[in-house]
Amino acid sequence: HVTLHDEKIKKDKKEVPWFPKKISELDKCTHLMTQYEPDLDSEHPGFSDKNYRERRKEITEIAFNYKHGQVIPRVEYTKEETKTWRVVYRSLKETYPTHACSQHNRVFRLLEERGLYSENKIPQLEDVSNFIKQQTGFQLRPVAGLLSARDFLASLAFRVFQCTQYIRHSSSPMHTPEPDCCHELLGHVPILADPNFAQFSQQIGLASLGVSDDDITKLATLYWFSVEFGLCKQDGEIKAYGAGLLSAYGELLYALSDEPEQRPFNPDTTALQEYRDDCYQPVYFVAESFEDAKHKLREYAAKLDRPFEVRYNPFNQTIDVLDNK
Ligand code: HBI
Ligand code: FE
Repeated sequence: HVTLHDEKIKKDKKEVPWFPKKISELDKCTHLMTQYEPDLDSEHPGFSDKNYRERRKEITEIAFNYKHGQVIPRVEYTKEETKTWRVVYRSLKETYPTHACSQHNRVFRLLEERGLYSENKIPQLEDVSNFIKQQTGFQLRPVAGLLSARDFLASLAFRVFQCTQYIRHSSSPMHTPEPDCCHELLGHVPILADPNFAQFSQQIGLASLGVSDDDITKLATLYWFSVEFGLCKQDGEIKAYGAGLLSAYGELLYALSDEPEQRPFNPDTTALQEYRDDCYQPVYFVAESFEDAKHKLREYAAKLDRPFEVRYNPFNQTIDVLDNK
């Protein structure tokens, strides 16, 4: 009987997908989804630009070689790259006061005051990482492109944000099919310096550790409609907090116009909403507040089918796995 029982435990344990238990194991969470890379995607604005593709390779080498704990190497951006940054920066900055949530605006101002952000220079990931580390303990690590949802979400459990370092093609400053440093630095970074939002992000990450592919898909959908395309209520108005909106001028205006549908953020239903990544969203989800979104997400995560609980230990940056079966 004992043998059979042990066998069963082994089998159960085997069915739990691997996940990182300490922060240095994020070095293994680097599986890329390559379908939108300029080499493979004929719709990519850099597809037929050999120089662009080589430059992108040069910069992604940093991510391929990076190990947790290292200083993020600096990139010397070219005049053309800086010009792209400037175009994106100017148009978005003008829109933030009316369209971005107060948390984003507060940190964005702070980043400018500290001299970390300006239209004239693409910020260095190392400097920005040190800034958000001081605010919420979040840190950046360089990544070579779009990661698998499982790897990407796992890093959030450790308050690590995987961040691209190359910039979009100069012919298309208002749109990019894949994440680039404009998206990360203008969309994601400011709000990662907000304590409630940082906690919300880490919660999605913790919820993802060791769950089934099906649940990963649901959590990735929640991530999509919150961290990427989320709206929130603020003083009787609706503002944007999603990075996909705060880094895309056109969609930011669209999302807050009366064209698209807006529904309340509710993890049970939001997690099942289908989405597309090649056009504006037909529906956006509105959070009452980050506090409320955090609370609802915690309830959702508690219902996930997992034979254990996880807790983050910030003192040694490990995941405690608590068996509850
Ligand atoms: N990879 N580098 C990177 N950046 C993201 O924002 C990102 C990702 N992989 C998946 C992802 N976002 C989400 O769409 C969810 O699948 C988690
Ligand atoms: Fe993103």
